[in-house]
Amino acid sequence: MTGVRNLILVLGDQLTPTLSSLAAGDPSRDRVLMAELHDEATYVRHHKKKIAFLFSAMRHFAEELRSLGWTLDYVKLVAPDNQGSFSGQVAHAAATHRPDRIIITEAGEWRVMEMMKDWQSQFSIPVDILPDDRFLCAHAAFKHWASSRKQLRMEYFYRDMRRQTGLLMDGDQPVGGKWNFDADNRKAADIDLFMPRPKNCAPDAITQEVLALVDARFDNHFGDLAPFWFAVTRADAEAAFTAFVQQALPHFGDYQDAMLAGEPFLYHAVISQYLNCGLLDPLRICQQVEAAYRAGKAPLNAAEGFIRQIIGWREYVRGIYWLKMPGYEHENFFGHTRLLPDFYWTAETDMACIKAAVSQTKKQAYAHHIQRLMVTGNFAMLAGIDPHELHQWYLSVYADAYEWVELPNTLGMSQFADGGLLASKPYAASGAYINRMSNYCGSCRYDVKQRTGRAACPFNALYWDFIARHRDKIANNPRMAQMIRTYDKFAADEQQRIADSAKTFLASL
Ligand code: FAD
Ligand code: DLZ
Ligand code: SF4
Repeated sequence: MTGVRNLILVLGDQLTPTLSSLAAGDPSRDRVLMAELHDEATYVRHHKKKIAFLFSAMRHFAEELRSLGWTLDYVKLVAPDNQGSFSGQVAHAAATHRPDRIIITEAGEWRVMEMMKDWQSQFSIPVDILPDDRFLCAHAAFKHWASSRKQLRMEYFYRDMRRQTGLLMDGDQPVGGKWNFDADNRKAADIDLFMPRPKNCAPDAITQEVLALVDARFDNHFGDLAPFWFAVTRADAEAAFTAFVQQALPHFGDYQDAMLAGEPFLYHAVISQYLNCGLLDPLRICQQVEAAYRAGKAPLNAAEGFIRQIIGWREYVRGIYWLKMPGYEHENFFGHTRLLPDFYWTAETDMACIKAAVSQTKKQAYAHHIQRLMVTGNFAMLAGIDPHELHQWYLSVYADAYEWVELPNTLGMSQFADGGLLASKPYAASGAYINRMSNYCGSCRYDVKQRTGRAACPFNALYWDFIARHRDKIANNPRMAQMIRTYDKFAADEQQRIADSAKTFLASL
């Protein structure tokens, strides 16, 4: 077959009709290639629900493109001509269709970008790699911002993004006179509160076929397929977001840091899986949130807090990823080498907070930010888990996980493995923090008030042992100095009990 002018490869996290590669093409002459690939599903062993979500969203997106007039090669996982990898599939399509050019939007992950860069010489066809303009900050703009700074703090980046987008601005001033209302966002949730639920979407025939496929082909991957309620179309993802704005956004700020047993979602949006694969548009949803605030339907601390997560944190971690890759994935400031304990996969632990976070991760492929940061992440850092192993865990177990967003959050924010490039201090905390922000401790076999001994909350001795072990590395951080002083005031026999308790606990892992 001849005559295809351009071959446009659309990746599984590029499910956006206005994608730069599609915008550069012409439905009447070009051909789109999409493929369900064994290599992509297994480069880490992704959660079953994540694979099912993405395959179903890809199949629905293929239908959307066909309805827009595009001709597609959609290669299902079991198709006889499935080559198993991006490079293999593009080689096959290039040989079949002999296009004049290949057009692609840049990949989110460094790993895939490296493959793409080889294709021009590998296939002797010009390859155009276009910027991903679904993000609000281009790579060059972030590099430029970073080059003018001594410290790459998110807060200053965020202010520039507010100015650039005009979100929540009154002229050149932030609405409400302050850039950041985070200080208002530290409430612990109460079990009596009305708890909204993310919008549930019943699996249609396409999703059911995919669920059966994933069940059969990825049986040895972590995670439950049921219940499956994720949106897999743009319309349903947008409806899920609107439901969040109406029901949960008003409390989003207040309870952003809270954790409650049996309530995996609280007032969170549960939209990162939709945003990261292109079913939702970051700027549009921020505009929707600002409109809710301006209409008096959400307070400023909620609207500002939400918008900061999207135009601030989300864009900032992507900038850091592309600034520091390759190499960032191997950073290990504290030199931690311990293997990831089995309970990160089985949830079989007496620590109620970890049991809750891992159980819901297995069931939902979701945990909210504070569970990721202050429960599983905090524990791993205190216990000295190898950050690279932990990174692979986070990358595989969450429906929203792609390396560009997961790696800086894991290595930089939660493990301080980059030595403070991203975070201003290690997010280390004892059981007291978890007790303040959750109701997990009440039902835990450990006593959060005890520092040492077999009945004591393991986070406590591990926390003080972490401070003692790494004091040289953290002593010049003004935000850690107070904790070192407190440790130094403990009597020598208490310091010894801390070391013994931590050692005994770690030996039991
Ligand atoms: P909400 O709390 O409702 O926030 C709204 C949106 O803001 C999110 O959907 C997300 O798009 C954005 N956002 C909030 N915080 C961050 C952040 N720190 N970085 C980037 N975007 C943010 N997020 C991912 O999208 N993919 C990941 O693989 C991922 N891995 C993480 C690993 C660790 C160790 C930590 C501490 C955080 C990680 N995050 C990741 C960030 C955050 O936990 C999730 O974005 C959030 O929990 C998604 O749930 P939500 O949609 O209910 O978010
Ligand atoms: C995550 C993922 C999975 C599980 N499967 C596929 C797939 O079969 N086909 C595909 O095109 N993309 C998939 N993805 C998303 C890619 O891994 C993602 O596009 C790259 O990591 C680049 O960001
Ligand atoms: Fe977690 Fe410690 Fe509380 Fe148990 S007592 S839930 S281990 S913080």
